[in-house]
Amino acid sequence: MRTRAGAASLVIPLVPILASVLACVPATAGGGSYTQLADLQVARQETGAAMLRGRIYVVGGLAANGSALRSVERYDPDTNAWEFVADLPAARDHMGVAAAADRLYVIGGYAGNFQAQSTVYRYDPDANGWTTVAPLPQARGACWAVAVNDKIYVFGGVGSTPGARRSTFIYDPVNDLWSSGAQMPTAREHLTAAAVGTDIYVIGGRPGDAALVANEKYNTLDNTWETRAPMPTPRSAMATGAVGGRIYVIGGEVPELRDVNEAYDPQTNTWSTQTPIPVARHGFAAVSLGCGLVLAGGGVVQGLAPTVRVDLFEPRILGDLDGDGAVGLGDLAILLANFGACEPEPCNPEDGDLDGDGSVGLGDLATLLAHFGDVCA
Ligand SMILES: [Ca+2]
Ligand SMILES: [Ca+2]
Repeated sequence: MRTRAGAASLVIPLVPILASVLACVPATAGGGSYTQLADLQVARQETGAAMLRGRIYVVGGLAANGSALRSVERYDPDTNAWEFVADLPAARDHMGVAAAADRLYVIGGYAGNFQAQSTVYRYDPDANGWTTVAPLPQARGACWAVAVNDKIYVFGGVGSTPGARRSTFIYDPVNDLWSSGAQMPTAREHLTAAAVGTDIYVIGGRPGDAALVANEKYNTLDNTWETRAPMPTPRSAMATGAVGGRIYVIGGEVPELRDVNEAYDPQTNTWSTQTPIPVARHGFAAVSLGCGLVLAGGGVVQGLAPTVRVDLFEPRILGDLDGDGAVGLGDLAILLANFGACEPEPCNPEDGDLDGDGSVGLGDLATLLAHFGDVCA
């Protein structure tokens, strides 16, 4: 780890060299980019997805006719192709999906009837088959599941009676055992969550008709909750995932369909605006893949309108000003060219204003140098 003082002294001799580099710095677009991937074979929304053994599984969901799906599709990033694997034992939508201890789990959800279920199905990729394991302590639909250190955490959702819940259920796959964790501060369903390290950030959702900006951190080590900076745009049924220590919250609905993409940085407890998703949607899932997030399916209008569309969102790495996927000399050149001033003013993140205070200064330089050489970090 370089110090600020050491970094600054290292940079000063480079300035004349970098000045000549500036002429060929490429134009940059802010906030990350999207690439469309191969379509799903079945249009689905209110689905769930997770990564297992380097493949992405997209599970169940609602079909265009409003019925729940049993089919499960698996994506191979090397071939950009989807294939069907064994069907779920029963059709499910609005469920939690997570992978832990080398197995995929499909938790609760609805069965096409908006009745919350307590079933938990486990997928074994060697056998290409599903088994039923210990049920949730209570039925849940429109909940969200996240795995950390081979345990699965299931937050909120709707139960067998009306009303959003504050529950945290914890699954131990090795012992096939459920337990309850500390309750969320805010009851909600159609919520999303993602983990950074051993902390899970539970974001958005709705307790009824109005979407929330709630951002609450669950510490899996000490079973405590902490309220964090609220999301700028209230939303529910978003796709949420983490890349490089930041959480990206994409799309969603209520009171309107959203294309917004907002990133949360747990280290600074701040939000930033990212490039909107090309096709606004809700009820879809984000799965981390390398330096990006795979965004599969979803409803393209509020209510029922599932799509086969799949996008890869590749966020800009902190300090990667020129967007080439790494933090290097070209980025340092941009920052130094804007040091102390930008044209036009004020400076933006792509100019090197990494802390968002409107100018490019020593703090930004220190941040860039601290991330020098990073890929996806
Ligand atoms: Ca770069
Ligand atoms: Ca700054």
